[in-house]
Amino acid sequence: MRISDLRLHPVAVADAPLRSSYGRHAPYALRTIVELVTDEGLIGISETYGGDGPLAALEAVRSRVVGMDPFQLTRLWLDFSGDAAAEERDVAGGRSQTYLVPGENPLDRHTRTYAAIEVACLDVIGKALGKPVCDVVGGRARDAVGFSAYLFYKHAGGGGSGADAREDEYGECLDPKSMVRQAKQMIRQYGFREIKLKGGVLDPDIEIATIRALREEFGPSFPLRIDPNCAWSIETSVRVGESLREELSNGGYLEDPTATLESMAEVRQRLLAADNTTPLASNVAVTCFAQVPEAQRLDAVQIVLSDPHYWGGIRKLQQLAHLCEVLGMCLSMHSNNHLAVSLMTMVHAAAAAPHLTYACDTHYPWQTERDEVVIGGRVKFTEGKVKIPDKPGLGVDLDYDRLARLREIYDRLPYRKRDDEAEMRAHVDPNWKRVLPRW
Ligand code: GKR
Ligand code: MG
Repeated sequence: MRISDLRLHPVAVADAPLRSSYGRHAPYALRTIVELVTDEGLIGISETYGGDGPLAALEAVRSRVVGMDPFQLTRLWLDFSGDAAAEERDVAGGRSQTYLVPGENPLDRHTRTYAAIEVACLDVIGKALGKPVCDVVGGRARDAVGFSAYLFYKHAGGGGSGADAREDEYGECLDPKSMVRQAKQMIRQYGFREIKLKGGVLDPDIEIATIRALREEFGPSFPLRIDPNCAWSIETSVRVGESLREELSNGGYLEDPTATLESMAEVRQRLLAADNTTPLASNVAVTCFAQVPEAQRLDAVQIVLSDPHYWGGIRKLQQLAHLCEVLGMCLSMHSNNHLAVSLMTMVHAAAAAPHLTYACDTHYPWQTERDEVVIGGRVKFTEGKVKIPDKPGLGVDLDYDRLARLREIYDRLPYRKRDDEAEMRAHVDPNWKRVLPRW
């Protein structure tokens, strides 16, 4: 079997004005849907980051992908990692990822491009063999994958703009009380059993109060995690870690409280010195394999946030899971805004990675039926979990009418890159800049 065509579909997906230390989400998030057509008539799909950069990176490999045998993924990896060597020499110090939204790190560009092709190839292979993707890569550790309720402080608005604006399902949420309301609503709808709060937005004392309010509402059987995306100094990270010692224990964690591996290590040492064993998780200080041993040596990160989109696809995620197991580290999963094709990629990856024991992150509740691209619309969650479908491949197929609608919106948009700082300046504070640490 050979790949005879690579089709790239840039799309724009309505997104609510969610806040993080990066700034504010724009009315539309950008994604790219990838199709690999084979000479046997099978089509494999994947979903990846959106906008000009990821699209250009995929265009650049077109001639290497068209003509390849979709089963020959090792050869493709070798081919793409040749590009990485050249890129790594260009990035001073190799630590610039601390200041980037995951998915934009130049060090990881080849792994993101490879992942988009790998997942579409696995979808083809699954369809050719009549097997779900997780069974193609060695079989599953679980039949359903659990996700966490991913809560965000947000302004009023449900995403989209003008006549295309979406209903504001969750309302404005800028204090502990409205966050509890958001959590109850999301948990009622999806059945999640773990909670993640995106922090780094309000004064840390308000975020501490938010976590406490969530604990009070849901009790200790709902593990809690908070992720300020590096907005805090070492001092503040230790203070918050100490204040939330009880709330973040029992399966919870403190995610990227501060920037750089060295600072994370210091936070860890100071917490341990106070007999506080709250684990630190990261999707900012550790975004590629080369950084994992250092993170472990420094004891800076105890939970690595995997994500098939930037760690190099589903098979690399399995390797990451094994590496973490060997190094005595734990594994969870990171997300960015995404649609059903990405969701199913995350589900198959998590199912095939036995060491991944935490509920995965997902932005899926922030997108709506109107913005879905697969036949049948939104993927269903039962008790916070997504079941592996019985269908071959990823188990979802593109709805070309839906895809065309999201493409039209993309074509009308004035931007081609996520810029949360610009959104903050346009809507909240004309002088806003991302400052690390802010507190
Ligand atoms: O969507 O604003 C957001 C998140 O902050 C996202 O950009 C992060 O990549 O979810 C992510 C995280 O866990 O850091
Ligand atoms: Mg994070």
